[in-house]
This record gives sequence, C-alpha cells and structure tokens, in this order.
Amino acid sequence: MRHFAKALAVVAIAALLIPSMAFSGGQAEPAEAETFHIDVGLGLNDQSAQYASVEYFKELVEERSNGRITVAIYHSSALGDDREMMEDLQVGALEMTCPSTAPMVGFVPGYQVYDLPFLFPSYDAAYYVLDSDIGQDLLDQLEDVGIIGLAYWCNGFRHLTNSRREVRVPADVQGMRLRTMESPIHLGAWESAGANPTPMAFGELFSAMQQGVVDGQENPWGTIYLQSFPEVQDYATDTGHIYSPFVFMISKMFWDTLPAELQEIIEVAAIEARDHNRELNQRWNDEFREQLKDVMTVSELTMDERRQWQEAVQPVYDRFADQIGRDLIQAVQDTVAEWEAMQ
Ligand code: TK8
Repeated sequence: MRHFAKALAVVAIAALLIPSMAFSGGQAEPAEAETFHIDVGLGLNDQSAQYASVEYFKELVEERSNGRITVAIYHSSALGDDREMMEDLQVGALEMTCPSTAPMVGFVPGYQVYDLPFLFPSYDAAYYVLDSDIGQDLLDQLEDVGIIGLAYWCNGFRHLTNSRREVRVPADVQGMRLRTMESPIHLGAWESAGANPTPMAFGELFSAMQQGVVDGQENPWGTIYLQSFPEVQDYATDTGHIYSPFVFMISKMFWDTLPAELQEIIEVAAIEARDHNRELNQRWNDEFREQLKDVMTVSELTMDERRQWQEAVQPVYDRFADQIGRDLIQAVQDTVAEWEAMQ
C-alpha cells in the first residue's frame, strides 16, 4: 500500500510540474533560466567616481541579462581592504572588486611597473600603455592566481597631503611620516626622498591621520576631497608623482560558473563602464583640485621643483629594475615614447 501511495504522489506532482516546463527538442528545460548574484567590494566611499562607475556597470549588466544577473555594491572597505578582497575573489568568497594596482604586486609582481614614479606624462599616455598588449598581458597573468582582470579603470595621478607644513621640495618631507600603499616601490620612492613611509590599507588611513599616527599620505584629488581628507590634512602639493590605475576584476571561480552569454555581457559592460569611469574620474580630479584650494593650502610646483622630485625618487628605477623586469620597463617607456611621437 505504501509503495502504491508513493507512486500516486509522484505522478500527481509530475502532472503539476509539466505545464510549467518548456520543452525544446524533447529535452525538458526549467522555464526559469539560472540566475547569478554579484557582490562588488570597493575601498572608496559611495561618493567616488569608482562607485558611480560600478553603479553604471550594475545597470548595464542587470538590464542586458534580463535580471539573470543581480549586482550589489559595498563601499568604504566594508568587505575588507584591497588585498583582502582580492584574496576573497581567489577562493570564491566575493565575486568582484576594483583595487589599485599597487597592492596587486603581491599577486602578480609585474604590476610593480605601474608604481614607477613619473612613468606616465598624462592620462592618455597611461591609457595608451594600459590598453596595449603590455597592459593586457598583465591582466591575463591574473588568471594564474584565480582572478579575471576585466579592465583598467582610473584612480588618477597621486598628490601629497600632510598636516604639518607646506611642502614644495624633497627637503620639506625629511622625516615626515607618510602612509603609502602596500607596495615596495612606493615605500622605496618616499625613502629615497627622505621621508619616513609606512605601508597601510586604505581603510585605516583616515583614522591614522586623525590620530596623528601618520603626518601625510598621497592620493588623487578626487579621493582627497571625497574622502574628507581636508578635515585632517592642511597642506597639499601637486606632485603628480605616480599615475594609479585600478583593475576591475572578477573571481575566476565565479566566472567559470557563468554561461558564455553572461560572461560576454559582463566583459562588454566592464569596458563601457571603464570608458565612463575614465571620463568621470578625470573630470572630477580636475574639479576637486580647484575646490580643495578653498579648504587647504595647495602648493603648485614650478618646473624646477618638480625636477627635484624626479631626481629624488629616480633611485627606485635601478633598485627595482631586476625585480620588475628591465624588458618590461623598457617596453612601457618605448610605448610612452610611441604615444608622445603621435601628439
Ligand atoms: C581604494 C584604494 C585607494 C588607493 C589607496 O580601495 O590605497 O591609497 O589610492 O584608491 O585602492
């Protein structure tokens, strides 16, 4: 009796399900296609161009996938710092993040090339290199460590701020305690200039400045303004010593679960959001540089003063050339020269 009742129940349930299933070629398929959710972790806050660009990516992906992909965005290091979020991508604990390239050097050493000071003379020269085979090869290397690098987004040229005094030349930073990103070249460059650098995750930076643990830091104008650094920093100097890219990236473990058509939607949206991000971030960096002049002492360097900085940090090229790869450094410099010859 028990077996008969059970067989009857199975037939009844099947009869209920069949109408909701679409048949194609006799192969029953679920009427609802599989859905996927992406959490994106960011270090900057929800006022940043980075956050606005991920919102744009979210709109594109949710619309083009007909809702098969949903995206949630977490900002202000809520899910960890750049390095921690990359580690989470590696093990599939987080789907996407967008770190600066500096903390990526622990995952793929070649990214150190982007930390070389005064490497790029302009945003467009940087984009020309980043979007070339050189940049793509570095993105491809991320796959070996469980990450898919989708596109280079823009953080911007980095400028010095501090709470102690006006800074115009390297002599002004002697012994100054400066937070740097977690990259040996950033540390080495400020040591060469005579400062006292400390590597620190971005999420700890504001409180470190507020508590006087560090005297200063360096970041693009948009970050300085939108993260409220003028509340704890009185002086800024337009050193422009490094161009910082972001890499918009996705967990390979998650990526491999996606059907090809959804992978393509994400790839295309990441590039469209990149172009949106570069335009917005560059414009905001320029706008906020001017707005900062109302709340900070902003020192704009002369050609000679900037040359003194270039000379002061030059030693890192020789010190790290073998670690980065002399061929890679030369390839980047040749590509920058190629861009300059076209202007
Ligand atoms: C945000 C960081 C930040 C970077 C830094 O996640 O750490 O100073 O410039 O933008 O990546």
